[in-house]
Amino acid sequence: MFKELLDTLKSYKKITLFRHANPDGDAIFSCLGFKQFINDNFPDKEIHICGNDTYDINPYHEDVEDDFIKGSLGIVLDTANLERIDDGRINLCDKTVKIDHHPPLSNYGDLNIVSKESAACSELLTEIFCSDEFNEYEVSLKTREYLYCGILTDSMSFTTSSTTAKTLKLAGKLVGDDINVSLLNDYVFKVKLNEFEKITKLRTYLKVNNRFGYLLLDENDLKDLDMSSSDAKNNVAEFKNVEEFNIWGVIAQNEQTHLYDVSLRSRLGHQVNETAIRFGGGGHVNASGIKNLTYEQVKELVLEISTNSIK
Ligand SMILES: [Mn+2]
Repeated sequence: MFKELLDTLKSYKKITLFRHANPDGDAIFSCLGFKQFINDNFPDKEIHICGNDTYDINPYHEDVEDDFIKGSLGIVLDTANLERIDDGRINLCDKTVKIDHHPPLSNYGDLNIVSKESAACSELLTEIFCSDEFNEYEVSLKTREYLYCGILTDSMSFTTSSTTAKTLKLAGKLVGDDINVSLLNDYVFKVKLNEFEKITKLRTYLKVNNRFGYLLLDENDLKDLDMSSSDAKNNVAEFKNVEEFNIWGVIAQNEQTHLYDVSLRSRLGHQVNETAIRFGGGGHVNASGIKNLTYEQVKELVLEISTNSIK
């Protein structure tokens, strides 16, 4: 099943990795894990990671020249559609491989390896690197640590509805007998005190409508909180343990577009992706996003989600 990927990897000297804009841990650690795997096993190949947006926990960044990307094999991780890639130079690549776990908005790769059942792109990479096709290669401690961190981020420490027995089995292979899961969990999820205080304040903006708990933040609110709209959305998990909520979300006015971006989550048995798609967004059944809504559309969305939250 993964032989075509292996043959493709073997046939290129240069590999360029891409991931989505505003990257999360899964996007970043998938890239770092992939790069490490190639460096460990194919020392004659050169591999670089593209992307301008940084990620707090691991602000890894490379300046990659156009000349390098030209004629290289482009591998795009954790990204459902071309427009979301954090570097337009994907079109300089000779060939493109998409490896992702989002419901596919488009199969833009020359080769597409998409598994909606995987809790994280890092889980899918683990499956690939541990497959029979790849069994002659080493999955080093460093690679395993990166991929484990990627899975931790997207599965929220193995608690999301996307977490399966397979997720745990593959994570177990990564852990082996030399990874301390507690240390890696701290590395991914610990927050600074000033961040904690911001989140405490953020929680006070909570609104509740039926079984929908949400934040609706305009630019002034965000200034008051000293947060960007994407920072605010990244804290959507703050509400996941509230028993009364079937659906929860963060709606925040983007400082560049002045329109509203939305991050939605739901409990098992309550879908958010169909509504998200209707409003021009997308994502998973229990985790979706929407961009560029007017305030009128936001009101409509809140009404629809509130109704869905008691269905
Ligand atoms: Mn992901």
